[in-house]
Amino acid sequence: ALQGGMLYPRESPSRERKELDGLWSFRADFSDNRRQGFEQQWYRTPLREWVNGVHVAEHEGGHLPFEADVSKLVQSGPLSSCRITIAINNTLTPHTLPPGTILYQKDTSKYPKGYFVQNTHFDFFNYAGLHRPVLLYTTPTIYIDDITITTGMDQNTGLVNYKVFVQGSEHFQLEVRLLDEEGKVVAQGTGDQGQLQVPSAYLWWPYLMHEHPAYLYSLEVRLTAQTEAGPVSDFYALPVGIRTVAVTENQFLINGKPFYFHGVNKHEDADIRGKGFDWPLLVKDFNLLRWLGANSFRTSHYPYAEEVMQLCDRYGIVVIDESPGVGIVLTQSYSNVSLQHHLEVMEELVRRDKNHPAVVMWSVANEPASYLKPAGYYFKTLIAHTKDLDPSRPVTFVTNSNYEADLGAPYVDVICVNSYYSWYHDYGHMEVIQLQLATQFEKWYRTYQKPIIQSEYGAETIAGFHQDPPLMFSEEYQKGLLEQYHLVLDQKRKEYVVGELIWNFADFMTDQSPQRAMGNKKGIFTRQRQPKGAAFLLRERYWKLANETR
Ligand code: BDP
Repeated sequence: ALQGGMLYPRESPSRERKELDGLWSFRADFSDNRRQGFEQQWYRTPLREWVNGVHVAEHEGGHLPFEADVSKLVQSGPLSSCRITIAINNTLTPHTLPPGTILYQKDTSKYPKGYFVQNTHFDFFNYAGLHRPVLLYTTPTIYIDDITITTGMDQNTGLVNYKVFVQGSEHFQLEVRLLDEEGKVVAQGTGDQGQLQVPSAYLWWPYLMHEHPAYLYSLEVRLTAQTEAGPVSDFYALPVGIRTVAVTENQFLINGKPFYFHGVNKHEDADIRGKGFDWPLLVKDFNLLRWLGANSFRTSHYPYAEEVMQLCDRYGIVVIDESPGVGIVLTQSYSNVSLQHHLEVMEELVRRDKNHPAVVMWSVANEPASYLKPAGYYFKTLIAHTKDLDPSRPVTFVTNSNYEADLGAPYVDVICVNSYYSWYHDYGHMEVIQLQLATQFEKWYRTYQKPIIQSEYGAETIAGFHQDPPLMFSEEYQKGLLEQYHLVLDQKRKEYVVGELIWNFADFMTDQSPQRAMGNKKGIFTRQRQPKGAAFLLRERYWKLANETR
């Protein structure tokens, strides 16, 4: 199990936070074994981290935060300075998440000696580098290390269950207060765990579903302790949304009301910045989500920056929170070593995102080869572990396997299926979509009696290409294909289909291949976030759906 918590570093009366963003001086290590930087000790001159030349932390996986206590290595004072060096390696092996393989080309008549390339089994560009903020923060010597919140409702009374974990001492006092948006204290408690009761609570509703969506309380935790050196106090404030999530045989319920996901799949991707975190881009995307009437998205195919989750809480955008388990297609990637790592990654993901009201479901993987023999045990274990970590949310993975062959499906709460009718099959034949899609839904439902989400569908579309009759890659084809899907979705959402997420929100970069014209172009927006025709079609549909299900 993981050591300690991972509360988002926030400034408070007892804590200081410094952003170490800006331009880092960096150097790419192109040596074959990617070891030159280590051998030549590059960290002496100016995802391992050194502080003043001392190795302080190591972490596997590129999408979840990690931290190290550097207090013994840095000196405070007006003349002190400190150098932080980070080594980042984006090489993927069958046991990393996502997995990948290094392909050595031995035929010297075709390739130079020692030639190799990185192969991946997913469809987005494997950018290298530092994509997220680096933060330096302080805590008192005795400090609030983690908080876990679960919420519920009893008639009109909101219930907030809290658990606080403290580091540094066993002797301390805790006071907990819940404040509403006006700053009024609505409930309080003491001790490291308990239940706060909020009479006539405002619920956290997804936006479009309620006039006052995304209501956030603030949970203020105050620690005091006596030490030989004198009194110590710590203060941390956590945004809290009171809401419930439940799944029935054919419904997804938020606060007891049927919720229909009408949203998108995204990527952390933009030109110039690649996967680099960028506030203006994020705000633009959220404005577009609102323009579209999208009430949800899936973090395909890896956990997004924590700041994205915070914005979802505030905007009332519902999230299916996906792990970096994308492209698990090799038998080796089902080994015990891989499973062990995947279990740890789920621990890290749940630890980071457990308190976000916007997150309503965990997705442990995307399109794994779930028909392979070891997949049954793998997904059974992985899903059970995730439910142990967080009994309050449903768990799924996104499948493109056949309903009969899928060995992981028995363990999920919601069936999430991707399909690309009349795109990767029956090219150009949109007339077969209705039959194929309806049959697929019926078969999945008959087999499992679980709610279904169409978690991906779409068509490659080059903005500005127009053809009538519609041809593949034209804007008309994308619209036509979506319309065929919608006809079936409109029938089945009356029964057990609980959501539709378009592939994709925006065009994004991929590896090069003859199927990709400078990246994946299935966006309804271009990579620069300009709308294609399909964006207007979806906008009309999503607002209509919103009005129907309000
Ligand atoms: C699905 C994948 C997604 C791809 C998409 C596509 O889940 O990552 O980008 O297909 O082919 O298989 O466009």
